[in-house]
Amino acid sequence: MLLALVRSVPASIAQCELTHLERLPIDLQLAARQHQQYVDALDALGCIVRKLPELPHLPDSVFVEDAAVVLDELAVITRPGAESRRDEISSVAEALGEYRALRFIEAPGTLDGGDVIVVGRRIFVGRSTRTNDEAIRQLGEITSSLGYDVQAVSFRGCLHLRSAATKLADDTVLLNPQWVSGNAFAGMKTIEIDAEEPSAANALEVGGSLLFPESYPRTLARLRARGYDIRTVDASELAKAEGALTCCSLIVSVESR
Ligand code: CIR
Repeated sequence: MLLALVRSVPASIAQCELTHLERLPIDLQLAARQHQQYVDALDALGCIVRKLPELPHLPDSVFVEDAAVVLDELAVITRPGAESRRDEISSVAEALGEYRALRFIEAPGTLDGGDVIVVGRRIFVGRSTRTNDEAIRQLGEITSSLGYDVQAVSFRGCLHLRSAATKLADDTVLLNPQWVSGNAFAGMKTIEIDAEEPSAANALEVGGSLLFPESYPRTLARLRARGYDIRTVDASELAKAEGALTCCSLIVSVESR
């Protein structure tokens, strides 16, 4: 069974961190409606959705992906690269502690979950403005005895590695080749996004199906032509906060405890 941890859009979302985007007005009610559609889609894909406590004063708290890296054996609670986001982690740790043993990234390490792609026993970690080499080293130390291989990945043009690439299946990643080289994922098949849709590389894989933003029809058609089972949602309002689909949930397999 899959559990999806989510958190509501906070009233303070307009004060969110922004790195690559110009600040645009965010319609809080529209963002909340779109978030509810996202939750409904997760439910339709068979997830049990669990809502974390609301954190109205933490502007980026809807982006729960950044607070943890969930593996079958344990969960690593991150130390987010943006100081404004550090108070988001305690409630995520509390919830995940019911399902997994917890380990923690310690200072001076900083890590955002959005920089981490787990494929089988391989963990790809983007070096970014949020994730440093010390945290990548700590993640390796925590996971190597479990048989995981942590590989640092360089990328550019976007905030997190998962904006440049995401896992579609255990042997396949979707990527924007302008932002990350396919060589980083040696041994795996790669599918490139349509060049006119640079932000289209963030798909959320849930139980063999994909959740994908309706705003990238060209890449969507490309994925459908490859036979993927895809459900679309409109995530345009949270995209103004530099958040994509994977950012808004932590998917936890609860049989594997
Ligand atoms: C931030 O800058 O931290 C947020 N405004 C967006 C975080 C998006 N999370 C993600 O890509 N994993």
